[in-house]
Amino acid sequence: MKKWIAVIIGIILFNSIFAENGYNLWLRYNVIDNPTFLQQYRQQISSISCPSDNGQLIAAHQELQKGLSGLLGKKVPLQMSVINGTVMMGLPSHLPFIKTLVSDTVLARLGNDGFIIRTIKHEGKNITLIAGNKEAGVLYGAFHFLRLLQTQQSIQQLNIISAPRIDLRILNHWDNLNRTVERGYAGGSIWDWQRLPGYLDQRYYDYARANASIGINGTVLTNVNANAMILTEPWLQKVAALAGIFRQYNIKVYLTARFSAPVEIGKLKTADPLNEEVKKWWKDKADEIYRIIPDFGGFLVKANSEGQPGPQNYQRTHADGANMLADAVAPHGGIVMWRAFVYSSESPEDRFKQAYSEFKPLDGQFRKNVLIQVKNGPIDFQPREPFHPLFGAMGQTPLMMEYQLTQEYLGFATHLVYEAPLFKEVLNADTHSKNNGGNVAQIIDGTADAHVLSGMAGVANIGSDINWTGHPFGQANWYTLGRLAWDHTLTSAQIANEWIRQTFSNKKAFVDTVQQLMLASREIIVNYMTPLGLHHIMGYGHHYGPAPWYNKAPRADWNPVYFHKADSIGIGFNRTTSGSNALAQYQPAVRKQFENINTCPENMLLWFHHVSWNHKMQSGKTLWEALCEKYYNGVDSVRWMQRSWSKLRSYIDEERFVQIQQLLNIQEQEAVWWRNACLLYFQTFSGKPIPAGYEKPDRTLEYYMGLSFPYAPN
Ligand code: BDP
Repeated sequence: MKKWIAVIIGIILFNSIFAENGYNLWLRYNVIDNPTFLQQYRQQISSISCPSDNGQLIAAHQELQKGLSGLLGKKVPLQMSVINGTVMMGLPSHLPFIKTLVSDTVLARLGNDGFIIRTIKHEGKNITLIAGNKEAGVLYGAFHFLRLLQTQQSIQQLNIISAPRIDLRILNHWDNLNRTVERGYAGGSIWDWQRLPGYLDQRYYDYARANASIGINGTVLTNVNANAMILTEPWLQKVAALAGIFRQYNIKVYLTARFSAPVEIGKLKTADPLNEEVKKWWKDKADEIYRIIPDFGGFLVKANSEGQPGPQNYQRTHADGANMLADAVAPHGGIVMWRAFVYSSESPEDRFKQAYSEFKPLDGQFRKNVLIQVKNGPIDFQPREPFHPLFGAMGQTPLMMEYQLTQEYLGFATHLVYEAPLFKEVLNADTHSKNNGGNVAQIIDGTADAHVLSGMAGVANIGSDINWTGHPFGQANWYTLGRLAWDHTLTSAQIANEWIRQTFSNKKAFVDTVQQLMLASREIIVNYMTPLGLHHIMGYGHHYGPAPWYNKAPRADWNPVYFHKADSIGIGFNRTTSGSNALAQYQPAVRKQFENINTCPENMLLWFHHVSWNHKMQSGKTLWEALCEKYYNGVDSVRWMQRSWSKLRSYIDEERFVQIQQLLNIQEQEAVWWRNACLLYFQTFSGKPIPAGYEKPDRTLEYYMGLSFPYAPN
């Protein structure tokens, strides 16, 4: 009897120790489970020294102490004296010997955020040096060093130099003041406005740590569909409390500016950006903000898009609006990120073309502290989009990338989709705007046109769920944004590999399987949702599930039928000269490739061409057969993901294993739903059978068309 009680207690203890809810993200710091590395690290690391008490250095050494103590399974003390095995942190201003070790050129290259990590002999002792020009660099270096241990790399002869390629590495929260999150699928907003500024939740610190660990240095706290109230004094005090925490982690806060704020909270009669009173109102407002938050980053603005107010309400241009705000924040070193996601309800022009049509003529008219924030593609965060034609078209204006981490069009927080391949595909696209060096990455990192400002933003997938992102694999997309903004030459595989090792396990069989699965996941969702260049055929409003038949939206370009244009002849949106001619917005080399149905990559075909159902694909199959094949492959691949995952039970905690297993089961059901609904519907136009050998849809088109989801999150 006693024995059994001991066993049960043992099991309970075991589970409570090893259960993981995902809260710790990629910063788990469990004891290294590989004896060789554990021994190496224990031999090589004895203590930490840090010569200053600046906020960011405190954060850096605290993290290092926490991380190293966890990973080594023993306390690693902070001490002034240098002994063998000291991890020494500092700046050249504290530790002049750094200047004899590292050339001025290298130090200059590091900028404010870069770092070096070197294994050196100092005063006869073997130490590891983590140094940067500024405290922030040391902070990022500390996290990098921890990552080496977490991913079980050798730390014996380190000589690392690392500096970010992009300066503004930013999360965009679409969080409302009532704590709902637009397109949020991971619970409510983590900003507890009601209890701020008095109550500082531990989450804010852990959020900042997670961001700093991947180099994210800015956060826009509020929804682009903005509420002017955030700019009033009581709310600014709440923002200041968050800024106070984030500052220690080198993260600046930004807010969305509602263009009509001077009317709504300023009691002015107009928000015309050329009106003197309006200009003064914003200047005074900026002064007030900077009094309360001295290192405030600036504004993100959505104007004249989807009903938001903007300068066009007063017959002014986007440049007039952006410049007026830019002038207000300029004396304080602030910036304005003005979004190019605009399309007008009055304009009958192909929605694909509208952002370019409005912004391209304004190139060269923006103030120096303005960036134009452009979504990766011309429509809206689809599973696959061609790169946005503005990239490469506005050489005189710094363009920022906007990605969407939250999976609005990628199966919400239910589907496992690793977004790095999507992000990389766009970064690697050649805009042909330069003889060489004109791919999207070089446009946004500023090198193509020698811009001083550069930025990459991701619409956050973070919420109040215990694991932050709802789906445990959603964390990988947050992680990817930081890593890619730091270094866009990292491959999707490298990023996945290091994330898996830190988040789950370093065991080879586990890492290999999960990495394969992650790398395949994006193409899989394209296949079962929108293959061959289909786009925007999701459910109306909430975007949950397929609704290619939908045609009742108040505006044409919110309807799936507008985007796929299926008819008895074929399917797809003709954007060549005989159609909307959107292709004219690209450089000739890009246009030529897409315009010719034979050279257009098949994965983009229906973005640009209305293609006959009988069109012969490269495989020799007809378009209809190829479409069927893609949808069926998509579902089969989800089943492959399920099988792969089911073999991994013994490698990780039961809690996350089961969670992911359940989510994959739903993903499989939803993939079948997508496949059946789309093929049954498109079949009404093609008039062709689903080829023999495929499992037949077990429901009718009417069934799928009858589904409704009034409470789907949006
Ligand atoms: C769309 C979303 C909408 C956003 C909008 C935007 O459906 O909720 O407000 O983008 O980016 O994708 O402004």
